[in-house]
Amino acid sequence: MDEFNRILIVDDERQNIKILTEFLRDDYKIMAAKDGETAITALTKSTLPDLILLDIMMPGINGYEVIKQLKSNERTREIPVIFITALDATDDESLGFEMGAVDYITKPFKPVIVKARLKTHLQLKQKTDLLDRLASFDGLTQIPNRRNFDMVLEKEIGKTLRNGSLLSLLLMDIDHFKKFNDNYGHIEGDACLKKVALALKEVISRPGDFVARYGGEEFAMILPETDLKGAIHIARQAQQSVQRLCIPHATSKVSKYLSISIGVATKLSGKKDNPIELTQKADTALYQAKANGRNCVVS
Ligand code: GH3
Ligand code: MG
Ligand code: MG
Ligand code: MG
Repeated sequence: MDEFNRILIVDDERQNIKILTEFLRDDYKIMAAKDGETAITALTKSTLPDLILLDIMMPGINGYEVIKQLKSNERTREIPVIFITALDATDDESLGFEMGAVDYITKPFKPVIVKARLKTHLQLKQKTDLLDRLASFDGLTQIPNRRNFDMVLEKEIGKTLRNGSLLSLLLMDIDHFKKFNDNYGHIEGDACLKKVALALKEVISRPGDFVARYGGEEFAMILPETDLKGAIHIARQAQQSVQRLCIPHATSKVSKYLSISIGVATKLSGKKDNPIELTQKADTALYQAKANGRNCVVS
């Protein structure tokens, strides 16, 4: 367990904060808030807590209101909340869990038990985070994986259907990568995939832009609200960015350095292309880029 995990204690009784802080401060970094408003304000700061111990009865915004606000905000939704309260009725406890708390401790509390439960929930959260990461990111390049790409493309296409906006998709494939592996070995090949992923990541700058490892030596880029002209511009930048890595590829027939071919497809507003159709269009363009001699962009 990371000894620097941050715990936010929210309680209107100074004494409770004091006791809990004394018990936890050797193992955790403690943040404290004396009421709901202060807690909400603390949660707008850049450093978020890893877990929140939340009192229910407080002047102003009560604990139920605080958790409601936390759960409705994407930034704070996943922070585990443990209620710690004098309300010991079954209905209150049940409501606490319904609202998304991971645990419910009644006062008077036993600090040792609070500490033990807190540790359990932090460990669980760490494992969940790890699972989320493994399920959505590629282990080699550390960029989003195919599963993540499929979900984002579906979501972005949904947006274009709702608000009539544009969307472009780039499919990119390393040229003669089999020859690269044959010549330099798989370890070098893997290192090369990492560098290409990084180079592609550096090309995108807008908040909604998204790059993923689509398959073995294939990458994909989703560019929301980008027309064909804009997408071709980004594709050229991606192509140049990979060339500028200057990774020698002596057996490539295209260039003395590693290169990529790119297929571009744009979903026009009003058109009902689904993810599969759009991907097929980009794939056809990519196939054409390969046929045209590689190290190029085709739309
Ligand atoms: P083209 O220019 O037509 O795309 O030729 P290519 O050789 O790149 O295409 P092909 O599909 O024949 O080969 C892809 C190669 O990518 C073969 C495979 O060994 C390699 N590859 C796929 N995933 C990985 C990986 O994770 N690591 C390494 N080192 N190589 C990989
Ligand atoms: Mg209270
Ligand atoms: Mg390929
Ligand atoms: Mg290839």
